[in-house]
Amino acid sequence: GTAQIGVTGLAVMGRNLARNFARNGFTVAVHNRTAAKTRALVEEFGSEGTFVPAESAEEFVAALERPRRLVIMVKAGDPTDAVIQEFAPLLEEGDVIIDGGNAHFADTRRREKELRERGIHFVGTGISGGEEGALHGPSIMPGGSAESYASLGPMFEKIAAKAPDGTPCVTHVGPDGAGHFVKMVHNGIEYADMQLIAEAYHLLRAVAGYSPAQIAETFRTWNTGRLDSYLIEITAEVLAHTDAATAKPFVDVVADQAEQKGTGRWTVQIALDLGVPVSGIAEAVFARSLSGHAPLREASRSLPGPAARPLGEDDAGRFADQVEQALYASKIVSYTQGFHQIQAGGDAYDWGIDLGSVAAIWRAGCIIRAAFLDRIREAYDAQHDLPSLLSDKQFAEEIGAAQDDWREVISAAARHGVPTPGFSAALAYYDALRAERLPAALTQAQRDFFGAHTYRRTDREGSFHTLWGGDRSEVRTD
Ligand code: NBP
Repeated sequence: GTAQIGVTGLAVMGRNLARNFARNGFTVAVHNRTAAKTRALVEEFGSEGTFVPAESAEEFVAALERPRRLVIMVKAGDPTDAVIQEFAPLLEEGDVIIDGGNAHFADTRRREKELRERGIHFVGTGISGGEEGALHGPSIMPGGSAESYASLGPMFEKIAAKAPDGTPCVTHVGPDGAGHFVKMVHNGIEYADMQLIAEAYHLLRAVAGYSPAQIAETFRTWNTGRLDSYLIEITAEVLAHTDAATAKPFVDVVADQAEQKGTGRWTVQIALDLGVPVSGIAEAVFARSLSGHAPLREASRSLPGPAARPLGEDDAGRFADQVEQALYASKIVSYTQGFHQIQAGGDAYDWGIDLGSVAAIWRAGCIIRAAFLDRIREAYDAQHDLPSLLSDKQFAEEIGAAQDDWREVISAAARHGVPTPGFSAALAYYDALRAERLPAALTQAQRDFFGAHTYRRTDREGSFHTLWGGDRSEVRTD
């Protein structure tokens, strides 16, 4: 075979990824279960580079130079297993299967192990940036063996997005499921970012009394500062858009029920298993599900709310500035929590993930791309074992400078009856981490009372139980 890479699964993502490889000078074998898609790709885009269309699995495998590198871009879950089962018997030792779909990292770990036993490298790879990213340069998060990365890295570097400093947005994240794990947390952070932006919008509308067009203008201004990011940019575009049919602001004609495909939920499920508090991501997932409970919302519509009226024009501008502070502070917390989860996953599975390089490859190509990520990279580069982003001096200073406004915004939200689960969860996390003493002491005492679960003391080593049902004397239990 002559093709340096093959792509099977030619829906939007696979097709654009194949074109990206071809446009960068690689010979690309292309294959799809339904052969019409393969033919359509070559007919429409054949002039962009060298494609080798294959109708059958055998033909596809034969088209690849050895060791073979084939990318699977099909629907995550059972279809991915079906495609692996179809191709694995046709491959030889040293060949590399890359799964670029949104697989659950536990599936990736299972697949990697099975294929490793057959001498085949399996590279579960997170790919972010949607269809545009796949075509023009995604952020690529490959897992798998170091050996497979040695052969794939240079190809990925060519097709990946480039950060503002020119660095390709790809790195070998770590063994087996590390890449898909990091992609999962990326999506969780994306949920949190979107929720925080939604809350800022809601506050500007309901408390400041701004119109969608004014809010678009506000976001545009924010986008020139420290909040500079893809999501803020597209938010301004969406808010400035007018619906053609009704001449109303577009945001007012969209049904207010947010859907989800599941990667945010996975992030929270895994965080619960790892015991990592990702409250901001969890609130974002819950906010989407709450929005979807139409009958429940309908039944609750007559519940009483506060009488507060929107601010006057004089106060609105100052409030908008405070919302910027609250959004920025909450965003720092979201990323702190997301990176904590990556650190915990990396420790639990022995992946040796370098947090600074994760931040670095999210600087371009992906949905959460932002100037902010360069700051995170700097923080981890300055101190590799930074216990938390909040321990970085600069982030700590910034959040400290924002905290008064942050608190005022959340107070105003409560007074005006605007739900801000993301802002509030972030502030609660911040205050809990800061606290000298937490009421967890009381929780432990209660647990000892009803379940003899024991407690540790602040003044002595050991574990203890108080005889609550007896004379309330204390016994040592270890
Ligand atoms: P889809 O997720 O819609 O999958 C469609 C592709 O899967 C088609 O090529 C289809 O072949 C193939 N397929 C299915 Br379904 N079942 C199959 C089977 N049993 N055997 C062989 N092929 C099968 O495509 P997509 O939206 O391009 O996404 C591809 C992957 O990339 C997914 O895992 C997705 O989660 C991930 N992803 C998507 C985005 C995005 O923005 N869309 C971003 C990042 C990652 P057919 O043509 O014969 O039906």
